[in-house]
Amino acid sequence: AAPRGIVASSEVEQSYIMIKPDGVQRGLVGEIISRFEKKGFLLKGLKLFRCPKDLAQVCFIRIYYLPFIFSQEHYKDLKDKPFFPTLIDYITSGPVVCMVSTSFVILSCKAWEGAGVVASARKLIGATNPLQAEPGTIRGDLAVQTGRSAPTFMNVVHGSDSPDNGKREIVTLLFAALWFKEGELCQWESVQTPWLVE
Ligand code: IDP
Ligand code: MG
Repeated sequence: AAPRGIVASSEVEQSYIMIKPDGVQRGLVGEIISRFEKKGFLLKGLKLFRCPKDLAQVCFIRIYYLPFIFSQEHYKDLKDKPFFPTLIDYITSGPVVCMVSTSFVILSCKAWEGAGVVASARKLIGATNPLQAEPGTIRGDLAVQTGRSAPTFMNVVHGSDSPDNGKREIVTLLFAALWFKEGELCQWESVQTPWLVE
């Protein structure tokens, strides 16, 4: 039998959430984690981590030797943007806090967990540009950087933009782990669940 409080979860929707270096430096770690906790998300992974350059962007050696993991860099989709170099400097400039969150576990439907957590986390996080992020969202309340002095928005937190990207960012394929390695995630079931979902 599974240990108490542990549920299996292979296909559960998960969001990769990361407190960026400005969030850590500004002492916002507790505040940001707290917002997801209060919403009722389940924390499945958590660590303080220094992002190496080749995780953020494509590095020559990886392209040359391991083309099949070419697509694994975190910000690969943004590599042609003018702000890309400063984005890489920003994200590698100090420690980040890496998190994996899911939403509810609906017990009567057999561990049907995570539905909508990616979109829901994006709503809590708010718009990419902190000036456009609504008050009440994390970026709207806690970030101000407009890009005038530094061309990359410093917006304190990252959240996956789709369930597939959530998988890509979190995972665990051989040689292709992005932010977490196998064994670093903790599957468990919160006692709050019956009070969050019917
Ligand atoms: P997201 O973080 O809201 O998902 P993405 O488009 O994935 O936004 O961009 C990743 C990060 O790159 C942003 O969080 C922000 O730090 C930076 N960024 C995105 N678009 C811009 C821009 O137009 N100007 C400056 N920085 C940007
Ligand atoms: Mg994004």
